[in-house]
Formats: sequence, C-alpha cells, structure tokens
Amino acid sequence: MTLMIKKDVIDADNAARIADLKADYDHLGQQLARRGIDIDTIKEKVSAYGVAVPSWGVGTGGTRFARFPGTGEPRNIFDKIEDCSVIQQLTKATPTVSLHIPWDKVDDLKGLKEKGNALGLGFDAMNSNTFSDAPDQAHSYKFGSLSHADAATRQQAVDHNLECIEIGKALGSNALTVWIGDGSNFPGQVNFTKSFERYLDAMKAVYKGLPDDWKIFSEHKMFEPAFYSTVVQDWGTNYLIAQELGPKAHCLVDLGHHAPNVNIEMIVARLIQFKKLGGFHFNDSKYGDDDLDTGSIDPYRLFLVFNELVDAETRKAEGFAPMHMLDQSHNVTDPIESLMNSATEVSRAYAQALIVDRKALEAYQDGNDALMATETLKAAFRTHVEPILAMSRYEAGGAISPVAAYRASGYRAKVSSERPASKSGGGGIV
Ligand code: LRH
Ligand code: MN
Ligand code: MN
Repeated sequence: MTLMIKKDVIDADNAARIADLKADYDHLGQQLARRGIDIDTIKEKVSAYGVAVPSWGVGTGGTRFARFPGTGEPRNIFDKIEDCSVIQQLTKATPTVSLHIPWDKVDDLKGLKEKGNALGLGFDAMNSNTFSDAPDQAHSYKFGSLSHADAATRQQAVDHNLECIEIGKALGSNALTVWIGDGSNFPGQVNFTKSFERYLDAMKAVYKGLPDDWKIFSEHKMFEPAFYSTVVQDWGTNYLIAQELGPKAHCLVDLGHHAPNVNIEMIVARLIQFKKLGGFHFNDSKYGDDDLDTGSIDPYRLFLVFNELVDAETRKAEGFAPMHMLDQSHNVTDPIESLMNSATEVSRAYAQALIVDRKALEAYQDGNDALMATETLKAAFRTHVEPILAMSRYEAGGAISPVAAYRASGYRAKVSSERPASKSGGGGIV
C-alpha cells in the first residue's frame, strides 16, 4: 500500500504518547466497568466505524466574497485522494472518499480506481452537480436544473446524473446523492406545484437508471442559492420525494441545511422510523449552511443525532443502514487538519452514544422522570472517551494524536513545494 506519511513519523509520535494513553485507557476502562460497560466492546465498535471524506473538502473553500487558498492545494482528483489518504492513514476513521462531478475530473477512471486501491481508499456516494454550469454545457442552470421549465435543460440534468451513476459503477460506489439549488428569488417567479412536479418526473428518470444494488439520496436544504423558495427545502418534501420514487430512494440529512434551533435529531428519528434515512452530510453551523468543522459549534447536538442512530442500531431497526459523509468547507484552517478533527468528532459522538445506559433511559422515560432521563444522556456525553478513540487509532496503525503527527510529518510543506500556488479570488468551492 502507498503510504503518504512515513510510518517512522507516526511511530515516533506515538512512542512519546503510548504510556500515558495506556494509563488513561485503563482508568477509563475501570470507570466504565463500574457502569457495567466493557471498554473493549466500545472500542471495537468505534474501530469498525468510518465516515467518508468529501473530495471537495481537501481544497481550501471560500465564501461568495473571497477565497484565500492555502499552500499545496490539490490540483486534481489524484492529488485530492492523496490528501484524503493522509486523513485515513492518521485517523483510521475515513476509509472512503465521496466524489463530486464535474468538480472532480475523472477522465482516467481506471487510473483513479487503481490509485484508490493503492492508497487503501474506497469510493462512497457520488454527488452530481446541476447547481453550477460546466464550461461547455448546452443549457444553463441559472433558472434551475431538474425542475427547470425547459424540457431540454431538465434532460441535460437527468443525463448528468445518469453519467454520475456510470462513473460510480466503475469506481465501486453504490449511491448517488442529488442536491439541487433550484428555487426562486421572488414571490411569483415559479409555480411551486409545477416545478415540484417537473422535479419528480426528472428524478424518476434518474431513478430508472439506478443499478439494483444502488440507492439514491435526495438532500434537502432550506435556502441558498435561491432565497425566496427552494424546491427541495425541508425533510417533509424530501420524504415525499423518497416515497414517490420508491424503495431505493432515501433522504440525506446535511446538518447545516436547517433553520437554527431545528430539532435535527428528531427529524433523524422520524426518517429512521419510516425507513427513509439514507445518510448524512456532517458539518456544523451557527447561522445557516456554514459548513464549519463537525462538532465545532454544538457537539451536544451531534451526540443527540448519534443517540438516535445508536438507539436504532441497538433495536435493529428495519431498513436502517445510513451512509456517513462529511461535507465541510475550510476557509481558515489546513483542510486536512479540519477533516481529521471532524472525523474524530463524529467517532466521539458515536462512542458517547454507545455508552448511554439505554435500559435506565427507557425506565426514566416510562416513569416520566424527566430530570434523570436527561441526566442519563448527559452522563454519557460528559464522559471523556478520547482514550477509546486514540487506542482504536493506535491499534489500527494510525496516530494517537493525528494533528501532532501530521504536523511532525511536514506533509503540507512537502506538497507545497510540489504543487503550484493556487489562485485566490472570487467565491465558490474549488
Ligand atoms: C449544498 C451541499 C451539497 C453539495 C455540497 C457541495 O449546500 O451541501 O451537499 O453537494 O454542498
Ligand atoms: Mn451537503
Ligand atoms: Mn450545504
């Protein structure tokens, strides 16, 4: 396997930390044992857990005002997956990459698949892009794509999604995520019913092109780029879509795509209950679709989402198999560092949710003991599970402290000397 970070660097950094980690792990093990929890069982579950890295996340993002690139920005999809493999090598929590077409130019599919294999990376859900115009396309998406008033434009968007499926098939992916920016900026600009009807028809055409073992995810988002109305604006519309399309269709929940204070964990529970939870785009937000690092603003909410997931996992909920992806934009940090920390935050929320005393919680719920019910969740959330995460990384050959090992490796300086400086300037994600 091709290793982007030298093993010696990781070993040296780990050597300085392993004694403390063992002591911390043993101590936590004793604490958890007193609560009737076997630490190794939790560690094994955490070790088996993975979240996909978005290919678009390893380049520095931007806002609609400006983009301030870092150094050593990936030039193409091959550079991007090398960066993704650094994240996986150090965290051992990100075994797959989620591609975005045509942001990722994938002319050499065979070469890309081989490179993925060499780096030990698989390919997660494919993402189509009909929210911006590709250089040579015949019809513009300025006024929409799958819901556009013009049939030829809709067909072009359908064809693009079908092409994404073909690319994904060659790479070993098994899901397509569709997010559209379609909507309107003015009352009266579009007919809500007609545009949703057109969207459903177009999505049905994409659905027809899905292989038997594939899933299609529709991703809702409250607003942006359309500021008055959005065609797929919330989980209710998203659920209708999944119902209309059929059993291979599910809803994708991007944590940043809701109004502030919306109870996302409850949306997750509803979608699980009705077998329509397809997957996640994890990130964090304070105001809107901020695409901040997962767990950086409200780690308790992330934990509460995972509490629902573990609840479903524990009772073996029918049809429950969501895919997990990160979807972030990094404007002021090294994207590799942000993505490593985010993967760790997701694993942390999972570990914390695994140690919730579910029997006690159920008894408190049934007995209407609101205070003790919420304390039961808090007891798990307050538990410092880092030794479990670090030990799981260490035993898998990763880094006890991924950011420290990464900085010690000099990877960013190395790629900065090899990859030409990328342009700063206007907004948008590279
Ligand atoms: C839209 C979105 C969607 C896109 C990604 C780049 O805001 O969350 O998932 O594919 O951002
Ligand atoms: Mn998203
Ligand atoms: Mn988004």
